[in-house]
Amino acid sequence: MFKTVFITGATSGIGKATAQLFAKNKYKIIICGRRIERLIELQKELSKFTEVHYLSFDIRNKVDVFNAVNSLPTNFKNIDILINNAGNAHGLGTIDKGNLDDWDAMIDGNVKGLLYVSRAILPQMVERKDGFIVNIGSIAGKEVYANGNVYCASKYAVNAINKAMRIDLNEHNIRVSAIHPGAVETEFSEVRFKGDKEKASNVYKGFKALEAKDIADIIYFVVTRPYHITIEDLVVYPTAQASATILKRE
Ligand code: NDP
Ligand code: 8X3
Repeated sequence: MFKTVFITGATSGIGKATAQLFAKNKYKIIICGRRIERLIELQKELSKFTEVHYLSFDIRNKVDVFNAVNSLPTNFKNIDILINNAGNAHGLGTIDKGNLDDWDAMIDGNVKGLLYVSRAILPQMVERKDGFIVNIGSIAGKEVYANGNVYCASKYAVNAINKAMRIDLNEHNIRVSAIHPGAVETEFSEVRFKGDKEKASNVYKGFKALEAKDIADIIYFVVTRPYHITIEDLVVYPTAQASATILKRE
């Protein structure tokens, strides 16, 4: 029987590439995001390979999260792998001038949203004594950089939640891994800079950034290790990047 993967943030970037890779490898896929037209398009694309179900909800809304998970049809109800990927940075600036709506978006999405989705899905994994959770953190959860303040705080929280899951779920045979990417060229910077495409593309100028599919390959590698192996924590940089602030550009 093919395993079922639940991927948050599948309308773009890392989540979309991950859905494409798992679908090609015949996993059943549940793709999530707010942009329904993109979900429909991706469902159409991936249905050539496997069974695909989409759920459109905002991870910041706990009622919507639980309603979405509870609405799954019988053949998608048993989730084997949860990929907690949805998230974004909103703004980049000093903490004294921070925009409170941006702070809410990051804490509510990157932290509380990840918790809500996990809380909605974990009980069935605990009951079956089987499951795999992959949390997408960031190098921003390993190192605080200037102007990154609240985004970094949200990803430090993901790092802590990942460790907490490893501890609390250990007795239930549930595997938990975190992947912490450096610069990946996706829509991430466009969201951070509120649609300013020029500012966003400058982030990736002069070096070879990671591509979404590079992280998808790593997620796939992590979840396909034999049962006795768990890669708890993986930091992945583009070769040109040595830390959040050290980047060799041509
Ligand atoms: P994208 O902006 O390309 O994708 C973000 C995804 O998250 C979209 O599918 C978006 O879907 C979804 N999402 C965001 N907010 C919400 C929300 N409130 N409710 C539901 N879905 C939401 O960025 P990436 O692919 O790069 O980002 C994926 C993850 O990787 C994030 O957690 C990010 O922090 C992390 N990351 C990214 C790095 C990078 O350099 N790109 C580096 C390190 C980590 P929709 O808008 O349709 O709801
Ligand atoms: C995204 C990478 O360096 O912009 O999490 O925080 S960074």
